Amino acid sequence: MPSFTRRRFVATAAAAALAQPLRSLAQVAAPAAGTLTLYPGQPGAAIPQNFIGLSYEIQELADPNLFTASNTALVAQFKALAPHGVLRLGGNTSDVGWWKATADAKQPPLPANVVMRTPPGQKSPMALSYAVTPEAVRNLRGFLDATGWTTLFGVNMGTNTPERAAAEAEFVAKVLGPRLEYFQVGNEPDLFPSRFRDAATWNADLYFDQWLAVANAIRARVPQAKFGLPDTAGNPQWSTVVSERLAALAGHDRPDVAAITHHYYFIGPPSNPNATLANLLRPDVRVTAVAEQTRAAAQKVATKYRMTEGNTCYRGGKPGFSDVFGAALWAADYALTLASLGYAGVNLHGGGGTSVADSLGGSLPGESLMADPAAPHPRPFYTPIAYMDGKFVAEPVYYGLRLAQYFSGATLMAVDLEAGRVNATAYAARSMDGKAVVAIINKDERQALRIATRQLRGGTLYRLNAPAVTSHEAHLTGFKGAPGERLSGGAPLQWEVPAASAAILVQAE
Ligand code: BDP
Repeated sequence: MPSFTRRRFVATAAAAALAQPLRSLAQVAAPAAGTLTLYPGQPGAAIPQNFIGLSYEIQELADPNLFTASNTALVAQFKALAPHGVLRLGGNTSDVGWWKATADAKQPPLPANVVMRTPPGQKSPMALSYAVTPEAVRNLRGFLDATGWTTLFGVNMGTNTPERAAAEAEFVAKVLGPRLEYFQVGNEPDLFPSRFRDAATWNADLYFDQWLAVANAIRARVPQAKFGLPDTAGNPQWSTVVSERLAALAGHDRPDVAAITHHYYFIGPPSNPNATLANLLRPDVRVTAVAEQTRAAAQKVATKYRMTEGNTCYRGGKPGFSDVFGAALWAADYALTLASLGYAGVNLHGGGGTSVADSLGGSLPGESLMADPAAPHPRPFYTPIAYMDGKFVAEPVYYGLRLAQYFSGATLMAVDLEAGRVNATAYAARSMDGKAVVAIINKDERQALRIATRQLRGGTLYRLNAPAVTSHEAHLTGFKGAPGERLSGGAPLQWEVPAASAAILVQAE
């Protein structure tokens, strides 16, 4: 890892803005001056071309007609988000699925190490089990070929045996070929005591023992298999334990680990009174703290680290919070924050309402917070791509990720933004074709920013905006619609970033 300090790669203007109250649009103030300084001589991390990703419940494979090349509407949404993204298939449902290798195969009995529990108010995990078939895996290959994406494939660890896991993995590796990045064995094992393991004995070491048994069974059949782990709900201590255990395995005894992985939800559940847009748009110190421990774990075994499942609000998201424009600004800022912290990628969770409800024991609790639960709404609320009225619809969060996609393949550049008390962040990078790319995310709901920089002479400006942070819409110029604005001349070059909006400047030739 380079020796530069991280904060130069995300310039946060607003240490003092944290406690400012929200004001109405009528009180939006005149633009504040923001001075942007780029440090082209201080390059940072290279952001992988497959940085942007989505996460779906792997239970979606129970319907082989979702991830299939002939689902052209969904293929188009994936391609428009990123030409080379990563589809992560996992979630709580990955630990109750079973591999149905042949049409007449029967669901196997539970293995001996399972201590089955049903969280209060939920359906039993086994009532929600489902089969993954060869047809679904073949169709998935077609979908990945059609989109240009690859996948992280979730293998059941909660209610599975190493032998059955290996039989499935062998088929998956053969069919997906180069479209398979790595296997994720077990979803959020740190939470297993609530459903599959005895809380009195379960810990990171016992998890690793059981994980290794599965990984080794897979390697016996798929010698080139790669893995991402521990895919925890967020407890970074597990990554530390896992990296120490891996480091103690010599040579061929150590499975090929492609990434240390974890999840991140800003808040939850939907009933949490702190799940407000004002809180969502403030910096979250937990992101940096978890990143530091995760990076240290990854470095110990010379691998990457990825945030493989996350979003605004766990347990399916919250109406008026997860499905509005404020969540788009959050998604853009969060994805670029992870890039600035050296992550290999980000996968925001979503998909279909049935599979996410099943991942939560049968319902989406956010629906009980709606004045009219029958009104059309994205299910789950946080999904980047919703299925509504027979169409796959890009939600606000999708547009936030799409803005961050401008940085995929680019190399970060140190940056400073002086903007007083305005709650804004700035990121800069050099794209593969040598152009500077700058993102300003103005998360301040009342203060517009007038950015000035002496280091750029001109460029194209793309804007992410909506009528209000509470709007159920998002607009991104340069994307399927209005072209970007040409900026030129000025020394300094100046552009305005209105309150609660974001802008990307791509340097001219
Ligand atoms: C995560 C689970 C996922 C859920 C999500 C949620 O991995 O299956 O859908 O939380 O609570 O913990 O929304």
